[in-house]
Amino acid sequence: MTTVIGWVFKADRQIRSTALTALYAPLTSPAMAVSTIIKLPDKRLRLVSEPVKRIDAGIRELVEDMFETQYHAPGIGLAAIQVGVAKRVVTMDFSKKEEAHEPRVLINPEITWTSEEKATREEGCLSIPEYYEEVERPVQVKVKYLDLDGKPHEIKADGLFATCLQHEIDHINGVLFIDHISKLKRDRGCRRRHLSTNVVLSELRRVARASRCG
Ligand code: K1U
Ligand code: ZN
Repeated sequence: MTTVIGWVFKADRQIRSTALTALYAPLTSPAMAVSTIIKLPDKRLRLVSEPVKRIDAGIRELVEDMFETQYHAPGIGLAAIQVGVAKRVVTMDFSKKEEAHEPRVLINPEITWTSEEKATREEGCLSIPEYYEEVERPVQVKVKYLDLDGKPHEIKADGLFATCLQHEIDHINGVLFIDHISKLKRDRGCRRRHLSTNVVLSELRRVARASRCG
């Protein structure tokens, strides 16, 4: 184990040893870890994650590590599969200031309703670095989920919150935002010569081949 100013490196994970703010404290422990985010073409991103049967210490530790990973990235959301854990767990935080975190945890989230109205918004993905594209999705959604105490909730969301919920719930179903992009937009992305474009195009070709083969 090697210590590097403020961080302790253990295997492939960085364990933050600093104290955290009071708002963030309920979800923290001294051994929270920044995990490696898996990236395309890693096939684990195509797994359908398993429902959480019991919210135990393992799930709480996973959630803490996911927040640490998401804040470090940084990102506004994360699905457990992005840190290689195929469980239906999602974290989100839209706060802009580090001292005012607003962590949200969704266990076994399910979309129960989507609006007919759709809108286009630019999306990115921590598992597809440097690739951003506009995606059309329902403007509003209703989502039911369990919180970390196992209490059921149903929320109605719109705007960026609704987009992020759909993006993260797609992740736990093995779906990526690039799957929603039209061929026209993919070709436009190609002309822009994004660094990730070749990875994205070969992934989409691979998925198309797999669906043709049944
Ligand atoms: O699931 C992920 O890959 C995280 C992703 C979530 C997301 C972004 C945009 C639209 C829908 C879903 C991200 O967080 S990408 C990074 C990002 O959007 C961001 C990073 C820093 C500040 C603000 C936004
Ligand atoms: Zn993503």
